[in-house]
Amino acid sequence: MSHDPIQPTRDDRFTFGLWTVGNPGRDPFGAATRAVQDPCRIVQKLSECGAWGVNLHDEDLIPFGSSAAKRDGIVADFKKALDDHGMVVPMATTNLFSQPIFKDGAFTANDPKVRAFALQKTMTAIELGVELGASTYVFWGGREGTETDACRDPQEATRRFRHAIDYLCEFVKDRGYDLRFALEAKPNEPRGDIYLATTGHMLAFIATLKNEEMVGVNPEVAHESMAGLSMTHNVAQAMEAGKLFHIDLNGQRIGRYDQDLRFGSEDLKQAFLLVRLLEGTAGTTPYTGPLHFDAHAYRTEDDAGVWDFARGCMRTYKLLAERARGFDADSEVRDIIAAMTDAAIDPLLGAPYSAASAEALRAMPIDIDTIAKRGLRYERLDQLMIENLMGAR
Ligand code: GCO
Ligand code: MN
Ligand code: MN
Repeated sequence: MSHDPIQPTRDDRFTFGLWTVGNPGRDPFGAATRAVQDPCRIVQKLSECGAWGVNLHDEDLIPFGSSAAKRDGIVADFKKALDDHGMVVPMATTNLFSQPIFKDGAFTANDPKVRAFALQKTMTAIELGVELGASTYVFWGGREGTETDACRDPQEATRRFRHAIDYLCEFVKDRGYDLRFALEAKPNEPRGDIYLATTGHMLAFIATLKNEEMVGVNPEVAHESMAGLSMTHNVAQAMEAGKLFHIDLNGQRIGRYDQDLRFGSEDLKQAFLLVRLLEGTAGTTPYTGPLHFDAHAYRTEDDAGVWDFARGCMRTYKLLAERARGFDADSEVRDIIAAMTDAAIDPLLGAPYSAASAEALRAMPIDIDTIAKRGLRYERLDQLMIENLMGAR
C-alpha cells in the first residue's frame, strides 16, 4: 500500500467526543436518522480512523440515574475497549444541560437546590473523568443564561459561576487530581443569551478566580463565529496568555445556529489561518494540546457517512498544516513579511521604558509621508495564500 501523508496517526493528537461521532442526527425539527451507537464501538471505529483519543460527558457513557453497579460495569467495559484499541480519554466534562432540572441553568440557576445538584453532579463526573485518565475538564455553560433578564441580576450570575469554579478547583486540589479546567464560551443556543459569551469574556473572568493557574479556555470555531468574531484572533489571545488548554474544532457560517460542521468545510481561509497559528508554522510557539473535533456528520448520513466525516476532519487539518508549512517557507511570502522590520528602530521598541530610551525614541526621525505612501503588498500576500490553498503553488 502506498504511503498516504495525510493519514492521521496517534502523534497528531486528534480527538472526538462520544457525542460527536455518536450524534444520531436528531434536531429540533426531527427525530434521529441514525442508530445510537455503543460507546465501545465508537472507541474501536475512531481508533481505526487514526484518532488518538475520545472525550465524553458523564451521561454519554453512564445513563443518567444508573446504579453504582451498572456504572462500574460500564466503566470496566469502556476501559477495556480503550486498552484494546490503544485509545486515551484526554478530556471529560459534565452534562449540565439535558436534564429538565437545568432549565434555568446549573451553577447560575436561581434555585439553590439546582446549584447544589449541579455541584454534586460535577464532582461525580470529575471522579469519572479522572478514573478514565482525563487531564483536562471542560465547562460549557450551555444553560447558564436567560430568555428574560428580569429573572436575575447578571452580576449575581457571574458571582455564582465564580463560586462554582472556585469550589471545584478546591475539590480537585483536595483530591490531589492532576486536572486543569478549560472554560468554553458560546453566545447563545440553547439559551437566548448565555453568560460569558466569548473566549475574551472567559479570559477576563479567569483572572478573577482563586486558582487562576488551574483554569484556561476551550474556544470553539462555531461559537466565536456565531458571535461574528475571529476565531484566530481569539485563540491567539488565549495562546499568548498561556491559557489555550483545549480547543473545539469544527465548521460554521456566521449568522447561523450552531452548525458544528466538519472541520474546514466552511471558511477554508480562516481554517487555514487557525491551523497555521496552532502549528506555529510562521515561527510562533505551537499549541501542543489535544486537537478535538466538536462536530457531527450531516443528518443525511448513515453510519458509513459518520466515519467519512471523522476522517474528513482529520485529513483537512493535516492538509492545512502541510499548506501552512509551504506558505511560511515560500520566499515571496517571507520577503513581504520581512519588509516590515527595521534594524534601527526594532531594538528601541523592544527595550523597556527608560528616560534615556524614551529620549532616543523621541529623537528618531520618522518620515511619515514616505511611510504613509508605501504599499504594503498585502493584496499579493493574500493572493499567495489563496494560490497556496488551491494547490497552485
Ligand atoms: C455545544 C457545545 C458542546 C460542548 C460540550 C463539551 O454547542 O453543544 O459545543 O458540544 O463543547 O458540551 O463541553
Ligand atoms: Mn458547539
Ligand atoms: Mn464545544
